[in-house]
Amino acid sequence: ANLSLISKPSLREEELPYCPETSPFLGGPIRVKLPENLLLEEVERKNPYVTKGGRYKPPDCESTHKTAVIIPHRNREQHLKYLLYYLHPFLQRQQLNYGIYIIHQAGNFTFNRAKLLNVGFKEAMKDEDWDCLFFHDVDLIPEDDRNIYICDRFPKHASIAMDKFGYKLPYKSYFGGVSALSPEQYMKMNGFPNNYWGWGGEDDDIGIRVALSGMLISRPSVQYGRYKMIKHGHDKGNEQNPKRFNMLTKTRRTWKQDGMNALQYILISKELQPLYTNITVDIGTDK
Ligand code: UDH
Repeated sequence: ANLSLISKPSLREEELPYCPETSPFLGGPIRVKLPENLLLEEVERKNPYVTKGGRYKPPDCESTHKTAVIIPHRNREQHLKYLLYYLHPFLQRQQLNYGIYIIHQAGNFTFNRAKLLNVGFKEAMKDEDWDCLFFHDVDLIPEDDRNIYICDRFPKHASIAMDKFGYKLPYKSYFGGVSALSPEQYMKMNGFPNNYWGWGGEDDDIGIRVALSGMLISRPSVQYGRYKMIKHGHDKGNEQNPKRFNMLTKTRRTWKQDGMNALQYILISKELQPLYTNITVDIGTDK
């Protein structure tokens, strides 16, 4: 008999101990630099434990958290590369069981961030029973790994201290950039609005929906919730939405009709890339 097969004391997955409450790998502040000529292959090389579709589990303990990161995307390949370069090691240091999803809007119609996030929620939950979803702009790099990517008792606004706003909230109810909700919290507020086409307003609408559905906003400390925004100009196809101010006066009357319960889209493809799952979707256009 092949004794080596019998005597090897390999731990089966269900025998792994739980990860400690605080990961021993956290390093605190991160000095974010954007290396020139960075290749996605290099990011792959640096993250050998990431599996197809951008998934990861700590190799020697069972994580108590399952987090999906949902990134709305179109035509920002450069930003995506930098975000993946920082985010994969960041999440691994936090000992999370995680997956990264890129929700790619197909075609050239006006961009719709919030609707893409609804699609991301729906598609990610088909894969796995995630207990937390991080909705993450592609151009925001977290600057402290003690900003743990797990959910709280209330919907969390994580990017509270962005460099472009002088490392403080631009206004008290700001909910843009990076936020985190459990599936229960997400469904309680009927997800995000589907009708904000173009730039602006959808993040404020989301903040209002949190309150209207009877929840508060949770935030990390200003020390941990720091982000660097990769500088960029205006995107073609994401012009300011002139209707946003008017729409925001009506959220109270619209949130129960417009959200996850009204979400319609055509899934074009779902590809398991080495560093992320790419969902390409036709979300239509403004009527
Ligand atoms: N996004 C894309 N592609 C687009 C538009 C938006 O991927 O064409 C995504 C991306 O994840 C981005 C997020 O949607 O991070 C939010 O859009 P945004 O970055 O345009 O919003 P932000 O408020 O930028 O960060 C405002 C325009 C800044 C121009 C300033 C010129 N100095």
